[in-house]
Amino acid sequence: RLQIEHLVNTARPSDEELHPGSDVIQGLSQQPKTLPPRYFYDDRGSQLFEQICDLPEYYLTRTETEILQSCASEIAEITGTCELVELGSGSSTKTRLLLDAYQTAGHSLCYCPIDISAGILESSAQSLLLDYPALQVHGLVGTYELALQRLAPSHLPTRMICFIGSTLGNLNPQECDRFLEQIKNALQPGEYFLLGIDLQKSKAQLEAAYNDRQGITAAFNLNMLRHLNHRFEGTFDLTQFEHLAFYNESQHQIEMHLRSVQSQVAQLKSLGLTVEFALGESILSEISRKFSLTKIQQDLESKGLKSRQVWTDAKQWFGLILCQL
Ligand code: AVI
Repeated sequence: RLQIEHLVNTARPSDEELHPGSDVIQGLSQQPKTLPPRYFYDDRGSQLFEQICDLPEYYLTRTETEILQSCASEIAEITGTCELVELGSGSSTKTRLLLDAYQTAGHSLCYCPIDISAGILESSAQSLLLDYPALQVHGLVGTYELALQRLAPSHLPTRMICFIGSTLGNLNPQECDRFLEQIKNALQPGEYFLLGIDLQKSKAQLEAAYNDRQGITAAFNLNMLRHLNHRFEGTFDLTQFEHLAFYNESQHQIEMHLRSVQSQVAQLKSLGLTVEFALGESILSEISRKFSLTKIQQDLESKGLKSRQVWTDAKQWFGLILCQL
């Protein structure tokens, strides 16, 4: 009942596959300096992210779970029997709510988790198989882009691609546009896309969520430098950088930075890179965009993804949109 495929792009390897770390060199060589958020997620970073999801200030996971709890059966009713494809499946915790709804409605269960980390994909698939005796799992290890190109035709009547957790917010507008185009290309007419997004709200609420009192988000941010040290023989001194997160109201996005607390030089030896930092200079490590439901629905519609149903919580802090191509 379990099949896991490791995807490799042999036909057209990306720049990153040909030259690992080229994205780090590029980001740290530009002004202002940036780093790709994917370097958050080594084993420790993934654990810290799981802890973030349980923080009292980080309302996102709780709120989305609450919405899913109340709308999962409606989703199953709208789509009928369908293959669930999940991008960035991670621990697949929220997916269980959907699987429960399909199971209760008597539908066949077929789940295709997609994740860049083989370890987490395999362990969560194993635990799902124990809890859902009729479940078939076909996992894909690789990037979203490659996985979306390689989705095998579903043997069930329809398919729903799920992208929950507001991970769309970590893409800039151009990346977001490209991503939605890839979603459209991966779906057949009539198939579904379920999107979870964090909505615009007060600066105070947002900033609290990314500056938690226990300092877990700060540890998550700083862990990126630890990860780079490990991966590229780096010399970043973690005590000489601090976590900074604020809401940029005009761009409707949280910006996370790693700010240098002194003027210093760091090296990534295996990349042959030396980086100079002025006192107070920062690296942009992540953006987390906050959406307006109407605007994102227009963006989806422009790709032919029509909203079938929208759910939010009582405070309208988080939204779940079910679209159909
Ligand atoms: C994964 N992503 C949706 C999280 C977010 O809220 O943008 C990542 C995160 N960064 C800091 N806290 C959580």
